[in-house]
Amino acid sequence: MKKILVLGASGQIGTDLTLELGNRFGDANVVASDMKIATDEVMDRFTFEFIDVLNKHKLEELIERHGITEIYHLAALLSGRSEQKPMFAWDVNMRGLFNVMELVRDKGIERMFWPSSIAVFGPSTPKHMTPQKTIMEPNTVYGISKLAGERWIEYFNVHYGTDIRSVRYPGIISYKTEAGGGTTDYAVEIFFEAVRNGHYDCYLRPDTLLPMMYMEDAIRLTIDIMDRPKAELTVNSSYNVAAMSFTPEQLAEEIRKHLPHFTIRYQPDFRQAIADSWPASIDDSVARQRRGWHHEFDMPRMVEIMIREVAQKLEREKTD
Ligand code: VAH
Repeated sequence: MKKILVLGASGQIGTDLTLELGNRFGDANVVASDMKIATDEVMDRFTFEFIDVLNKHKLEELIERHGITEIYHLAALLSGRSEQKPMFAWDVNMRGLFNVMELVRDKGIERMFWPSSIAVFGPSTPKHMTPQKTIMEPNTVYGISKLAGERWIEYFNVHYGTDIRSVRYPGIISYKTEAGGGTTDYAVEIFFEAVRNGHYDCYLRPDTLLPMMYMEDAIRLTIDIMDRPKAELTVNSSYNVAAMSFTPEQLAEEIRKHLPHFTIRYQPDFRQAIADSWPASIDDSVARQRRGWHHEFDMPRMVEIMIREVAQKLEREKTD
């Protein structure tokens, strides 16, 4: 019987992933965990365990107590926060990953998912339609940890026979949680600010073109890659995946189709250098060929959903 552990279930991807895993496999077969409390919906529906992925002993006890067979390891510091706390980020992102991978190997966990990111690419990487295999010289703490992580999951898969699967997420856009310290999170914050205040101060330049994906696409492809027979997987590290690319200026124009009076001001900060080191668009033909991956949400559809759902969420919070 499948028993899934989600590490980082209170985060942006973790929240939506936990809910969808419960929808597909039954809430009783999913254990949510994080260092901080999750959304009401996650807390109401799932067994929740407070866990620090740096505490390997407690993690092992949790895995044994629940009879875990699969792990989605999403607990990490994102790019913006990692630049502000480099060694803490390296410790959490790497020692946390080692703790989980060693338990997957030693406890015979059937399979594990770990998110890489377009952050594995750097300023010397071809910027447009970045291929699956190419120059990878990330110059951010987060990107270095993701590149090192990719090399290590491939090492564990080859040398220890673990089944660790991964995709290189672009910026992910969703409404169930507010932004979590990433560089692409302007594309989440902007909706909450547009609905709340009709204005957003953007920390990136208007022409910063970045790869993005709506959360429903990201969750579907994540569960799909975990469901596939191992023999179908042709990449032992992490797959390029993509959906759309846009700039803050293009996003603001699309938002104005729904909120005509929305205004935006551009005040680039330290995250501009992070964004400038990343690709503008991603070639995900390897994922599309082998695993039938396709995205379903483009920018106009995403914007329409985000404005509607953020407005409803903020309205509910007013009355709570
Ligand atoms: C970040 N949202 O901005 C994450 C993501 C591609 C970026 O990994 O750090």
